[in-house]
Amino acid sequence: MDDTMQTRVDAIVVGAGFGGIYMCKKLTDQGLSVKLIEAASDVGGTWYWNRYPGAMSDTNSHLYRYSWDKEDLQKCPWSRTYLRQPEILRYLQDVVERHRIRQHMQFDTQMTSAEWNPEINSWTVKTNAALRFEAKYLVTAVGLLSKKNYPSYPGIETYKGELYHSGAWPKQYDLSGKRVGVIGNGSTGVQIITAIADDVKRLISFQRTPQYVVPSGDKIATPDYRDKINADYEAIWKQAKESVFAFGFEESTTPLMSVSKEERERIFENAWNEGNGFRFMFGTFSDIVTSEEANEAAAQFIRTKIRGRVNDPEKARRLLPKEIYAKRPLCDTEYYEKFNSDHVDIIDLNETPITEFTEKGIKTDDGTEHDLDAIIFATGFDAVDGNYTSIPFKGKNGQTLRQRWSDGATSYLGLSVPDFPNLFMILGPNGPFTNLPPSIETQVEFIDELIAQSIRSSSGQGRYSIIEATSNAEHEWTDLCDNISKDSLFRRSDSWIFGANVPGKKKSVLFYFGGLGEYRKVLDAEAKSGYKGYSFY
Ligand code: FAD
Ligand code: NA7
Repeated sequence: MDDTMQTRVDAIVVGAGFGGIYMCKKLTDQGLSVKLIEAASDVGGTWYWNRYPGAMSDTNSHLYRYSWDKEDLQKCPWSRTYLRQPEILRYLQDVVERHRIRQHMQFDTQMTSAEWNPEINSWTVKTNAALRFEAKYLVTAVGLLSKKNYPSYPGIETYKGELYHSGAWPKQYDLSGKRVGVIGNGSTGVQIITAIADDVKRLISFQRTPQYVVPSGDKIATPDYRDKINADYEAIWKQAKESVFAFGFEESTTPLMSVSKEERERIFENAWNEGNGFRFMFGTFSDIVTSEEANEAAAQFIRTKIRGRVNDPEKARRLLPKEIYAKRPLCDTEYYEKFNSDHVDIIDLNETPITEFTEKGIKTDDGTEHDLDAIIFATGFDAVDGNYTSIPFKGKNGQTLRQRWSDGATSYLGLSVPDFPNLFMILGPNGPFTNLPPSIETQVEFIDELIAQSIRSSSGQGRYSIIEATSNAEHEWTDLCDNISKDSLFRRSDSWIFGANVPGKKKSVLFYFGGLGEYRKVLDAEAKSGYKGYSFY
């Protein structure tokens, strides 16, 4: 007998990170009955799962938060110019308590399938708990960097040591005095290596592609600095929301070759000293990710800095990036210097690939067996669409999102998919590529108003409106995202940004690169037009 309990609500929100928390607040504020379900045991999303040593945001502290809670903006403590994971987690927990959102949340509950039921014009959401929901609206805030990428290796099941993925880090662990291997050197690998290097007995970075990493410029947030930000919040958020990346700096409009060599060096040097990966890539010159010549100039500048920071020429050779500088820009807090210690080493997996895992560690194809007490997978995520394609997600024609997206994920505005009525995705495919909290806010507020508007216009008719993106609107948006990214060197580099990091996944355009300011204008125009990209029935 099926003893699953069934609950009916106006809206189901999935995920308790930045997106789900705010969406839950907005929908309950407008009077809807809402249930937020979350696979984890508490709020936080990314910052619940990614508790690895050194985990931090690389957006400056004052912009990695919601802009709408004025009191909280000024009072919530933060100690440095970048937030560490525990601070972000405490912040999100605090928002949930302050605004009494927890009462709508149910943890340890994973959505295992979602299906639109045209008989009752509702979504049926099944979970791994003995609970099924029916809801008019389904909002998925399931995260764009949340489905783990776990490469498989022969013999992995025989390994007897500790095995971790950065995206599911345990609350209790102790790596001190141990021999540790880290696979992967993206943002996460760089942070982990930097954080643990001084505590462990031996550290080996198993590196497939060297990265360009610039300093973060992280420092203590002094009371004076904080006062200045507190006094300036209106202007700071206005600038961020009108800019391209919302990282709090003006993007450059100067092409690199338009200035002298000396001026170039001066601009790079200033950005290097100030810190932040996005600022270095987009605040220095306007064409670093569109002109090969400008890209190479920036790449050379960083390579020279790396050579200056790593003493051992062989380690420096392995750490030097050779490809174009066109992945998500990274920043560090003395990553390269860690390789100056004898117990920290680096293996270039292109020269010496991993052949298998053994009971004791990792074997590489030069025949060496590296004995390791712990192995860390810092191998990233099946980004953006991973959480949608890994469960049955059926629209009104019975087609799943996985089937629909077999040639690459598409959507209208990063929010809606034709044939999937009353479904709204936060940070879905082809949403903006920016500092994410302000983009999340923008999307949540748009979804909230769209639902409110649809309820208002159907009230008195004894039924609610069904909201569905049109195919034309989706095509136009997809074409726009494709066109904007055509000239970007990012497209030539294999990373999660174009879905090129997971074996078997088709490389495709996953983001809108027009910037947050433009995106906000598009959403505003959409609302003012009476939502012309949607049909209501
Ligand atoms: P998430 O925070 O990912 O939350 C999604 C939640 O949905 C998760 O808790 C997950 O358990 C839940 N979920 C997923 N599927 C299901 C299901 N089927 N059923 C139930 N629950 C489900 N962005 C920046 O802008 N700046 C940064 O500096 C930055 N640093 C980052 C550092 C790391 C290590 C990582 C991994 C990401 C970082 N990001 C950064 C991106 C970050 O993910 C976003 O900034 C933001 O936290 C996303 O919030 P979200 O609510 O959309 O999703
Ligand atoms: P990333 O940026 O996707 O980095 C993953 C790293 O893992 C990267 O160095 C990969 O090398 C490496 N990787 C992936 N698969 C393998 C296999 N099979 N073998 C060896 N190495 C592998 O994920 P992060 O978690 O660091 O960061 C994701 C985002 O989260 C980041 O941009 C921030 O926004 C926060 P590759 O470069 O593909 O050769």
